[in-house]
Amino acid sequence: MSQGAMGGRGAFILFEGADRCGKSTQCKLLVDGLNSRGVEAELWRYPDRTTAIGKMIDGYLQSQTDMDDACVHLLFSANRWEKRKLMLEKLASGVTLVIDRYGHSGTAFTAAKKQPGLDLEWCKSTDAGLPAPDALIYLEMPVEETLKRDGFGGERYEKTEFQREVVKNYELLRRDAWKCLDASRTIEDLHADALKIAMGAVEECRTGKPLGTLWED
Ligand code: Z5A
Ligand code: MG
Repeated sequence: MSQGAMGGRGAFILFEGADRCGKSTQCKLLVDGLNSRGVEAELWRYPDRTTAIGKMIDGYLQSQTDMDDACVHLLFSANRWEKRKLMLEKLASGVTLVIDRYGHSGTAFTAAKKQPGLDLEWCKSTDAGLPAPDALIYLEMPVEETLKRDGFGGERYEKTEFQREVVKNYELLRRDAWKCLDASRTIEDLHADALKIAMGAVEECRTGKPLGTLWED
């Protein structure tokens, strides 16, 4: 029987953190770990490059197109809004969503551009009212360390100085409720902690925890 059929909603588990800290690795492991424990879970990621808006974002990230900084920020945000209805339906039906990046990336990255008018508060405002995560797992790692990892590549934002600004912005967004894990630990150790955090959130949501909205924490 699905969780929805048992009357509980699914949990929204979010992974955030600097580039190459291991978000995608942990998201995949967590979805498998949850599913193997009988918790119906799906992996989502932002940007979702499969939609029409996502394709515009993809072209921008690969430097195939250029765009005004406010405009591309709004597209990243719209890419989340366009999936809100489905997100709410999935959670209500008992499916747990493990999501790789969200509005926190949106704000941390755009504000790192330091453009007039595009400060942290403006960046946050376009996502205000979207569903908030039930658990935000922040993978913490100095930029110098993430640079040593495979895969740091040629996309638009993959520049050392820019990444430092992004990490500073994550620090400004950080809340006590975030579950901060040292991302330099082994993949297996991190997975064990993430699974514990996620199972706790799944149980809370199953037993009635209401879904919050950004940025009300
Ligand atoms: N962006 C934005 O501007 N606005 C928005 O609203 C949103 C995003 C949502 C999308 O990148 C870009 O869009 C991103 C933010 C911006 N810009 N940049 N730069 P993406 O999400 O598609 O990026 P990615 O290519 O998936 O990279 P990533 O997410 O930064 O990496 P990761 O997922 O954190 O890491 P990983 O792929 O899991 O691991 C990286 C490598 O490290 C890999 O070789 C692993 O095997 C290794 N790894 C992982 N964990 C470990 C541990 N624990 N030990 C050792 N090695 C490890
Ligand atoms: Mg990733």
